Amino acid sequence: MARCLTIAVCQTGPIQRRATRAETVGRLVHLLEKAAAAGAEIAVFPEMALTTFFPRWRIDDQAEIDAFFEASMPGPETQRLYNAAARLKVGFALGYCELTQENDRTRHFNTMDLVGLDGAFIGRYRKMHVPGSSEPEAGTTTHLERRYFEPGNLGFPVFDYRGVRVGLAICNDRRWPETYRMLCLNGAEVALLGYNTPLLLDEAPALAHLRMFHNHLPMQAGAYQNTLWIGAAAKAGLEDGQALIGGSCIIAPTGEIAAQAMSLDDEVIVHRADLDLIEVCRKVNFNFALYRRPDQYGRISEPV
Ligand code: CDV
Repeated sequence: MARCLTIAVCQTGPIQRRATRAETVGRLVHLLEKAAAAGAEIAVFPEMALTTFFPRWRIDDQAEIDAFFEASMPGPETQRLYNAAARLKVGFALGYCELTQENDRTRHFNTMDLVGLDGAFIGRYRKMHVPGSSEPEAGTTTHLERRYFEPGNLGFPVFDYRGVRVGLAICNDRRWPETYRMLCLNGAEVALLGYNTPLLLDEAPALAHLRMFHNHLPMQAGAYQNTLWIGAAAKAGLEDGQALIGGSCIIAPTGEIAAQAMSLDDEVIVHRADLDLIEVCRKVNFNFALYRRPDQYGRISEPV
């Protein structure tokens, strides 16, 4: 019998700043219920799925900034989602802003947690590639993630999810080949990721027509070259005046898009991922043990 995992990608429409956590968590629970009704065994929500994408603004007041963060997970307002996972027997990956005390100091990370089908915490990933700047820069779209977040310090961990090896990634990570290669080398079969990607960038108007192509291109290549299933969830639509792309998708280890969202709103897409396809793709092209030569990659060739 084929080894399968039915993956749901829970895209959200915009989450406006005025939305309360209770309203937003209610939307996520509704999406998880839809995913469960469609037979999903695991679901992925976007990056920063509990709040608006606030790094589009320069904010100075630390209390105002920290209001976008979760000091405990689950907390009083998010517990409902964890209860829903246990009730529906569908685990999830959830992107959120993490406020924590580590090494005697307060730290802020752009984080994604993996939660099991019993509603219990499985593992955590902290965004490695934190894009943008810490101050607004003339001529560029304001994107101040580096003002608010430290780069992740947990590597690219891979977790056991009911016998399937699952890794996590967040938004800009998906553009970097290292993300997929590290997840693959760590044994991942499935990568779940969430993103918030503005439709327009002031610094690159000439690339505007390529936004969706450049969304899917690295994920399809990453899936193919690393024999992964990928579930990628966008926060989409017009959020606090900024248009975010959609294009949430499920990608096979062949590089093919198996399912894709059609809206810029709350939407669930589901695909039954055949995990045996990973081995087929490895045999055809990517037998790492046989063909990879990491010991030679660092060599500088002699001129001939
Ligand atoms: N949230 C993100 O990481 N966004 C980045 C860009 C647009 C800064 C992305 O790669 O989509």
